[in-house]
Amino acid sequence: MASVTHSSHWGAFTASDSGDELQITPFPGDPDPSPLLENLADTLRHPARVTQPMVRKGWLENGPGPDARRGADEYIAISWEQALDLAASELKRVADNFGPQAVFGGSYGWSSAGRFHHAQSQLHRFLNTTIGGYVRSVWSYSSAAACVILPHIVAPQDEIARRGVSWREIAEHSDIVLAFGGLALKNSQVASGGMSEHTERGYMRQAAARGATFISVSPLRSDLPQEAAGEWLPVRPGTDAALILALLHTLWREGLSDEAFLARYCTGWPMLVASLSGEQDGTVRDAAWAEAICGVPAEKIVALARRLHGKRVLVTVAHSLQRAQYGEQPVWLGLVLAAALGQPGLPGGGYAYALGALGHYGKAFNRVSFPALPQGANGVEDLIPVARIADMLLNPGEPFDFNGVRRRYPHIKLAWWAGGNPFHHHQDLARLRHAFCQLDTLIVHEHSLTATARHADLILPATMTLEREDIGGAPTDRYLFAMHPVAQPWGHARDDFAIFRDIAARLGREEAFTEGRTVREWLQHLYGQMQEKLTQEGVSTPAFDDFWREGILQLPQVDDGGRLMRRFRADPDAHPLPTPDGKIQIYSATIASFNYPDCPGLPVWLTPDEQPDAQHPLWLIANQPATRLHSQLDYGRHSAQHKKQGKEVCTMHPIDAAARGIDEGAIVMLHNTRGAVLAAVRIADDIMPGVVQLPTGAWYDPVDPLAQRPLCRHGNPNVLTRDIGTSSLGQGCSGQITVVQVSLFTGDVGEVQAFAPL
Ligand code: PGD
Repeated sequence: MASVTHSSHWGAFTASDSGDELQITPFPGDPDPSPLLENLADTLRHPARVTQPMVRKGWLENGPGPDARRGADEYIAISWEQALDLAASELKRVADNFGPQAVFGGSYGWSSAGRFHHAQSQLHRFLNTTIGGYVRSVWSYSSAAACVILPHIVAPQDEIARRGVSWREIAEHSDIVLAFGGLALKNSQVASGGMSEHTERGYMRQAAARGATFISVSPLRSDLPQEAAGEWLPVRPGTDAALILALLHTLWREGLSDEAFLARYCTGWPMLVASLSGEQDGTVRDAAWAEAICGVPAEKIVALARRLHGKRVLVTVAHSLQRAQYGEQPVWLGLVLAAALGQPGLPGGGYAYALGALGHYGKAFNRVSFPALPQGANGVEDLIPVARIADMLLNPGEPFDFNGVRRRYPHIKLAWWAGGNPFHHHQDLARLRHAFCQLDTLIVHEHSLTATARHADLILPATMTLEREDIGGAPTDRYLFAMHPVAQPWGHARDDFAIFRDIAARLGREEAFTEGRTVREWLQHLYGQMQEKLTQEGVSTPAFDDFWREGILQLPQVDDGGRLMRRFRADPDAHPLPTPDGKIQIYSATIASFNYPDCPGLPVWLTPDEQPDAQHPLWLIANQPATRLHSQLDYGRHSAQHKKQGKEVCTMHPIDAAARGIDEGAIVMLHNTRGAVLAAVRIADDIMPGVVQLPTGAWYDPVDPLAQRPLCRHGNPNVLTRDIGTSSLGQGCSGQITVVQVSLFTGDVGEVQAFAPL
């Protein structure tokens, strides 16, 4: 088969299918291609692929309804005709009897890079055009807490993260990049929609060569790449807010805070000073106070504050910091620190929330973005913050607080998932399973037998991106790619679009869903919309057929870096921020008016309710993996090669390992009240003592799926993480950290079964 262009969230490439494996060549314009491309090589015909529609035996025999066997039942292979009929009639039953507000279509997940076959958008469009809507989820597992708080205190996240300070400015202007949570390349190597040029490593190298200093504040040394030639400031997990308060205290106490900036551009600094100084409640938030919380020696905190003064400083806060209880606080305090240093709006200075957390951030923008698939109108008002899915299913009708509004959880009968893996992304998986057992029906489209598919009542086999045509592109990627099919669909897999089209037909809504277009016609239509906008901007583009043949199109860009802040700094009266008084909110009257004890009107240090204790003395960091995107293609070569004895690898400090008689490579059990997880151990001093790290993404493989406290023999840390919202404000995912004990494991629980066919 000839080599064709294609794209993924982790890079563009050309590929040909030799029958045994894919030959993949990274896009030649990529200066630093991602090794994740290797994961694609031998996945097309892997036994973990879903090859035909399946129905859960208990659901088929007993009909829809709550069922505690989900996750442990048998499956029966059925024809597409039967599967489509079952899906259509069940959707009709629920919609007719309970309305679209009984259908959960949130379907969170990253799916694949092509913009037309974006599975979640296809599902939304399908539900809107067939039954008039669905209960949706808002924000993301990545950054829900930040998405909610940033508009209150400065501007929408997009302005501060995507259109904030650019990597080019850092390379040219920053003296110090103070990175809370670091700037790990494993995170910035991916961007939803695609990322053809990986430039972060080069920019860090360039900045370091010019003399810029990167300081990574994190429990893990690996959060900063070697190219940055930076410094590591170890901090206890989840305590950055205390550290930043102490930095602010030192700046204020020593007269190093930029009072002119704070007075002109900010609201509430005197109130924060009252809190820092102890005037407010008798607690002085100084370096000694913070040392006891965050573990950074007081003299180091003071020295760091002094060192920041007078420099061009960029403060960054990684997504991971806000994926924890009270995660809104470090997001807020990072901004306050940048303001106290007088930096916002200066080239290479200020605050770049989430820089390095995704390949989108710190980049130039395309003048025109490739359009999304239109999703139609959703007639249902009910929504949940995305990470409250289990709460919703377990507490129908109950009230919950979210961003100043008290809402009620809807009564959901049917959940439909396409392009996501909640048994990867959600916390406390035993609780999640219990929640899914309350449903009448769970329908899942997947190309692979993930744990989510293994809990479904109907599994509908979807094509992989490699098996269909699409267009890949992101607003921050100057190249648009024609994604040609590399192989025929495996087994009986069908595109999500085709599946929805055929179900819509059974409901008499095919035309409404497809608008009479085939896939190719949709691609031409969307391309035409982009072309039209570019023509209005005076830019001519090739005809669709030429683009399709060429496989790649370079788009014109604008350098948006720091636009909003720069204008604001230049003239805050003419260019106020989109906050109530147009200034940076060090105190937010709006947030204060919500009266949330877990997110008051001033940024604070709040002690998380979960702390290490005698039973669970270690912090666990459950962060993003380096060897795959989330859980995608976990059976792929790169991911598999980095496991040991078929298990995910967890990192431990030599002191903690020695105290437990654990040697390098041993199989250990990480456990807490929610469950247990096996992993192979790597012992290294690039992690703080008292902390273990186990990345997310190894497919959930419970030895007994029905256990109240499951044991995952593969290494999915979300068995252990806690399913609570960050606060009443953001209600974000708080899965980044939890507490565990680690013990040597010598039992026999058999081989990992996560990738076995059903
Ligand atoms: P993915 O593994 O990307 O994870 O959670 P998310 O659900 O996005 O899942 C996408 C799924 O879509 C895969 O199973 C893939 O096979 C499937 N898929 C791909 N293409 C297609 C397609 O065309 N059609 C269909 N039907 N399916 C397709 C990620 C989420 O996890 C995120 S974004 C974050 S930031 C969170 N991170 C953490 C964390 O740091 N720590 C913890 N503890 N938990 C987290 N969870 C969150």
